[in-house]
Order: sequence, then structure tokens, then C-alpha cells
Amino acid sequence: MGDFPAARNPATHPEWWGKTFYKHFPNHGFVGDIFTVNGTAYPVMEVKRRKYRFRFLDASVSRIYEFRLMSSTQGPKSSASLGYKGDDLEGQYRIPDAQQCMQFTQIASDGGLLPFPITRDSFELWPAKRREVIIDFTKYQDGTPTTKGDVIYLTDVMKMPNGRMWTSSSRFSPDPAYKVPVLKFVIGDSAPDDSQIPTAMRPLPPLPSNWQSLLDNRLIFEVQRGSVAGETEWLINGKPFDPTGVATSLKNTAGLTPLAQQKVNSFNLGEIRNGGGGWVHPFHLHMEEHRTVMRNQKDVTRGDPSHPDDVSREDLVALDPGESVVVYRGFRDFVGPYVAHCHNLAHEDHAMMFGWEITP
Ligand SMILES: [Cu+2]
Repeated sequence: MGDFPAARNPATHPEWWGKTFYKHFPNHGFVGDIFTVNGTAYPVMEVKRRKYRFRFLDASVSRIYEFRLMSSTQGPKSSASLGYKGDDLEGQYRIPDAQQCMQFTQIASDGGLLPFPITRDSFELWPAKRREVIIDFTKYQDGTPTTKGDVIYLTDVMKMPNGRMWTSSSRFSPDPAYKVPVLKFVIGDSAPDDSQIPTAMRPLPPLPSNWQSLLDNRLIFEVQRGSVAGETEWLINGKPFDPTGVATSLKNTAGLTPLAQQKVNSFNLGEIRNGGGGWVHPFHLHMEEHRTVMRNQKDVTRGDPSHPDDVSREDLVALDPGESVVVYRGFRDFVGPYVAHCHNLAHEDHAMMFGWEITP
């Protein structure tokens, strides 16, 4: 209303409602105030006392989640009844006395099975990211057996009040009071379970021993927030999406600015860099999965404690503010044009995308 003084105050002019002088939505991204699973708010899932395999996909426009398995004596309370206001009402409920009670065994990410299972207290799920976990409902993490009727909450512990980034998570100024129930598990009868989690699963494709020598001529793409004619625009290497051609790399250490054009059956290193400014970007590369080899100039081919599943096949790069990630990729199947884009859908729809190509 205050945005359109020339229209005076539409609140007092219902005959103006539904007209097309609607201001377009902000392009920061959207975070909703009710979290749904498979289209349902506050779902309840009855499980047997056995292991289950879950596949997670973050289908939110902008929201990043961090999930923990928690139990509670008092149960969820409405955030309003706890005195929260404004953005702090997002999620609508909190579980004030919730405590972590189980761990996840992560077995897969975007591109299928990991080389080995990873035991995790929590995991982040960024827009478009996929992760698969095993939850063993027979016992708590301290070894105590579960009993019929026990309740476990899949709980979001990442506070993200807007499309910009989180304000608290386990990796970044944790807020122990932010515990929002997303999915309630109720444990039922025991059930036979012969399943076993292997210690070794799908090995990663090998890196060439000289991979570091490819660094000098890597392709570099920097995602950034720009400002054009008073509108915030989302840019890559200073440009909005051009659907008519392929993008150009920033100047690499070899002094070159290669085109984003790859010969079929070749491999390369590409750097995706977050130009900073306190925004996060879930960056999605179409076509073939990659393997992360460097994060913030550090070799992570042997793993990175803060991103333990960097050692997997992924197609989504989670970029913290100011972060830079180098990925190794192959281009083995089809020739033709492809895109890469931010998967915060408001950024994508405001042109944070570039074209690239596989040539014969
Ligand atoms: Cu983005």
C-alpha cells in the first residue's frame, strides 16, 4: 500500500483489488511460514521398530533446512503461545525441551550411493539437494531400545527468516531455542529386519593424478548480486542469463577466459565462486554430476569435516557467503546446450543462470 502513493490506499478501495498494477515480488527469494512434507503440514508417520531408508529433496523455493532427530517430554508448543513474533513465527511450532536422540546414517546424495556411509547428528538440505539416510528406529543413539508409542521428531534447527541466508544453524551461531517440528514419527511394533548397511558402497570415479595441473586453466563463474536501474539483479560473471550463447569464464590463472564449451568425452575443473555480500546460493549444474575437489582453496579430496559428503557425486554446490568450490566433471554422453543456475528459484527466475555446451 505504501508503495503506491499514486494509487492512494487500496485497502480502502476494494474495487482496485485484483488489478494488474501489482508490484512484482521481491527477488531475494521466499521462505514460507509453514513447512510441508509431501504436501502435508505437520505430518505423522507410523513406523515399525526397524530400519528405514529415506530420500530427502528440498523442494522449497529458497528455504534451507537442517534436520535433527529429537525427542521431547512436553511436545511441541505453538510459537505464538511461547511469545514469538514476526519472522520468529516461521514454522509455527517449536519443541522447547527437544533433545537430539538419534543419528542419521547418510548413504547417498544427489548422484546416488556414497563411497561409504556417514554417521551424522544433522544434515543440511539446500533447495534441489537430495540426500538419503537410514534411520534405525530400534534404538536411541545411547543404545537404549525404543518402545512402542515413542515419538521422534524430524526437527529443523536452521533459522532462515528470509531468502538471503540463515541467521542460525549448527555451523553458524546456533540458536538452541530454534527447534521446529517438521515430521513426527510414532514408533509401532517390532518388525523383522535383515538389512545391513555396508561399510563400502559405490566408489567415486577416479581423479587423474595430475588433476591439480588442470587448475590453472579452470573455468571460473562468480555468482553475485548486482544492481541495474534500481532493480536488484542476480548476475554470473557480471551478466544476466543470455539464452542465445555460452558464457565466458573469468580470467583464470593461465591468463585465459575460456568459453563454457567442452568437447565430448573430456573432463575439466570448474570453479563456482560466491561473490559475497552475505547471500547463499545453491548452485545447480545440469547434465553430469561432479565431484568437489577444493573448497575455499583447500584440497578436500580426502574429505572436509564441515561438508562430509563432498566426497560424493553431486550436481548442486552449496555456496556459503564468499565461498569458492572447485569441481571435477566429465562430459561423456550427449552433446548440446545446457545451463547452470542458482536453485534459489527467485534468483534463477531473475536471470542467475548461464549457458554452456558440449560439442562433438
Ligand atoms: Cu542464488
